[in-house]
Amino acid sequence: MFEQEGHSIGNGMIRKGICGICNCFCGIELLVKDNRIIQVKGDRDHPLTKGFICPKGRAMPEIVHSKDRIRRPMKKNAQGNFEEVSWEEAFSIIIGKLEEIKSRFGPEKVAVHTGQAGVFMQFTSYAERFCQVYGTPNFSTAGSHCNTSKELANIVTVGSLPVPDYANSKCIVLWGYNPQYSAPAQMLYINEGRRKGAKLIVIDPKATKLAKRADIHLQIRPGTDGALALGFIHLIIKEKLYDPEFVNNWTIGFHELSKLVEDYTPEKVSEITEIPSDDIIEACYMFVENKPSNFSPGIALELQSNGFQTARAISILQTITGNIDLIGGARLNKPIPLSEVVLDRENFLDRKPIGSDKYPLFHKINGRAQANLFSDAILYGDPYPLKALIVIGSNPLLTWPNANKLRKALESIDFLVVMDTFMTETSKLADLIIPGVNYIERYEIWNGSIRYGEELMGLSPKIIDFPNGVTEWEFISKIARGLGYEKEFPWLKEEEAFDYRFQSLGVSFDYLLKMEHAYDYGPYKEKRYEEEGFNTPSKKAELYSSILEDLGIEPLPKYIEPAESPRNTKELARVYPLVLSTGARNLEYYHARFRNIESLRNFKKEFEPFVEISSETAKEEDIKDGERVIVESLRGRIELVAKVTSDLNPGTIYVPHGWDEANANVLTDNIDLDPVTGFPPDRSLLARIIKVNK
Ligand SMILES: Nc1nc2c(c(=O)[nH]1)N[C@H]1C(S)=C(S)[C@@H](COP(=O)(O)OP(=O)(O)OC[C@H]3O[C@@H](n4cnc5c(=O)[nH]c(N)nc54)[C@H](O)[C@@H]3O)O[C@H]1N2
Ligand SMILES: Nc1nc2c(c(=O)[nH]1)N[C@H]1C(S)=C(S)[C@@H](COP(=O)(O)OP(=O)(O)OC[C@H]3O[C@@H](n4cnc5c(=O)[nH]c(N)nc54)[C@H](O)[C@@H]3O)O[C@H]1N2
Ligand code: SF4
Ligand SMILES: [Mo]
Repeated sequence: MFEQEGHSIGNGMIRKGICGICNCFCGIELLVKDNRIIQVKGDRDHPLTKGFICPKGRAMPEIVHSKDRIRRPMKKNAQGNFEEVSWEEAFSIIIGKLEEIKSRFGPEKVAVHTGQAGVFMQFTSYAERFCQVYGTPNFSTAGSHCNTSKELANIVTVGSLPVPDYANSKCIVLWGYNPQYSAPAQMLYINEGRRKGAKLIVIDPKATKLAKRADIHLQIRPGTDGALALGFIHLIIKEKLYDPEFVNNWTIGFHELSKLVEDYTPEKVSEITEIPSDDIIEACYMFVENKPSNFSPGIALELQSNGFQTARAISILQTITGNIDLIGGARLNKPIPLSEVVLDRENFLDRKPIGSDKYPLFHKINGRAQANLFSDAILYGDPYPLKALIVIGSNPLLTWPNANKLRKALESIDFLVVMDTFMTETSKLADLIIPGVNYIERYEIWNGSIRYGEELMGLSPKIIDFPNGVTEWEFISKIARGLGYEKEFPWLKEEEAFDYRFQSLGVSFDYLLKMEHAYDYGPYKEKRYEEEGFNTPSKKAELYSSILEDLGIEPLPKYIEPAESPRNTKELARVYPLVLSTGARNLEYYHARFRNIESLRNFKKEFEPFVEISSETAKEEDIKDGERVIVESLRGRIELVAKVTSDLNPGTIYVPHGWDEANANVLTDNIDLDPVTGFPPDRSLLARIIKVNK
């Protein structure tokens, strides 16, 4: 039986909690003694994750108690060295600077960014609220390069982002998505579906472990997924494989869509994608004949110069095959009905965020700034300069595109504050470093719909204290109150802010804290659209999007060749002949995190960081496995170790991101961004490999 206070074992205490490293939110049991975590294991009673944890979760004691943790605020002194300062001094510096910038230059000259460590975290909404009351529209999140693109694509098509229901599916299509590494707890459900007979299709330029186990692996040329999706739609329409009842009753724009895909024959699509046409046809029949089926578009499709329209095309596929909002298909979940923290954006529109002119849909729906443009704002005043940047839970220098340019920008900005649990390449450039607090050192809300499509949620308890620490929420709230926004930040304690948040759910902080496992705010009900319609202007699934049309954006999911590619930029390809994909996930690291965590660093005995290269290309370039090489793009160059593999097609190379010593984002681009969302094309660029001793 679960007890909130935990039960004693030896002279330690077993506590139940949640791992918040990735958004799988695995239930965990922790052995805690003297404010230290001794051991972590999976909680078998957790309704969704059932005892599963991955190596990152298991490494939690090492991560949380690492000797490298930042423990005190630090400011950069005149000599450029960091010295510890008191919390009072840290707050007084920040508040003083923000007052000065607001009165001298205007509040929009301050930007606040919450990164991956803030995704689905409470403090992100409060950071946005802070920006609103201070008066800056320049609040940005990891959504500048993550998830928002496919979210927006699905919002305009079916009203919200659906979640694949793997366990009840008959055909699972993992499309530029590799959950074995990126969302390992989901494998419980994928494996369950497979055991019950579901087919598996993997669409990936790399023969990943999952691709090797799939019924069909389509080894696609990077960045051409939009053409493949149109090819599937072409076949589905031509062979009348769609769900006619659903299409007639619940969609608009079928005629226009049919015209768009007219030429996308399997032969043409094969030519574009470099997938044999018979395989395209076979995969298409597999998912239309094995229903319900679902598509999981991964980040690889978003990090492209035409990723938004690709995600649109896949959303349409999910829809016209009649697999939307049902068990075994893709579910449209209700969000947790929390009381709103972000204020009404309509009241804060007098100053425009950076990127709003270029990306009106991004601006209209999430109202935030596009952080990929911040370096241009800082360096060239485009569209206006930024004087200060506050970063919480992100390491931009290693994760945002065009790192050489960003470094110059962050070196030149007047005031940079970074709140992080560890020293990073970005915090080294900061004027002020604030110690971050880990997930299990504070309360958080976890959400079961994101990964599992179950309308379950819970309060993740604070397991240990971070001595002398200030949580991210307290940090934001103290700055806000210090600047005089007591009315908008009335809560004196974090628990009170949670109580406010839970008001519209009708429960209290204490109630949720005592709850065994999960609170069911649903349950999920199929086909809610039959009662309410889809959450789109026409209440139908919009194959031809009225929202996009109104904003002057292409309303049909047109395919465009990657901005940089051997076919599109032939001149450039003469110098940079290889197609470069950066940042495919591995199990043990999380973006730029955990290179300093011994068990994770030693998880695989491989030379890292490396560039993966096919044996044919290696031979052509006279490169041996294990040899040091330089990878160069139009933006910059890094040195890595060559890893020769048979898992990639000739001409494609893979570079992991997140390494201080070989930063893949030196190679990436922040100019040719996705025209709808401003996402960077990290997954298909041009590069060359040079031998180090040449
Ligand atoms: N361990 C770990 N887990 C993570 C993260 C992490 O850093 N580490 N990051 C988290 C975050 S923020 C995110 S967004 C998710 C991302 O999770 P995923 O979406 O699974 O992302 P990736 O593994 O990067 O890419 C998935 C697959 O896309 C393939 N791919 C590359 N280019 C293309 C292409 O052009 N077309 C197609 N079809 N496939 C392509 C890659 O080979 C890879 O197998 O992972 C989350 N989980
Ligand atoms: N080339 C290339 N670049 C990419 C990608 C790619 O595939 N290729 N993927 C992109 C994607 S999808 C994403 S989401 C971004 C992610 O990029 P970022 O948002 O920069 O993510 P992280 O590198 O994980 O940085 C999170 C930082 O927060 C710190 N941290 C961890 N937990 C906490 C906490 O609880 N509180 C605080 N204050 N700090 C904490 C960590 O130490 C770490 O330094 O990267 C993007 N960059
Ligand atoms: S999959 Fe791993 S990192 Fe993600 S929540 Fe579970 S244990 Fe934590
Ligand atoms: Mo992400």
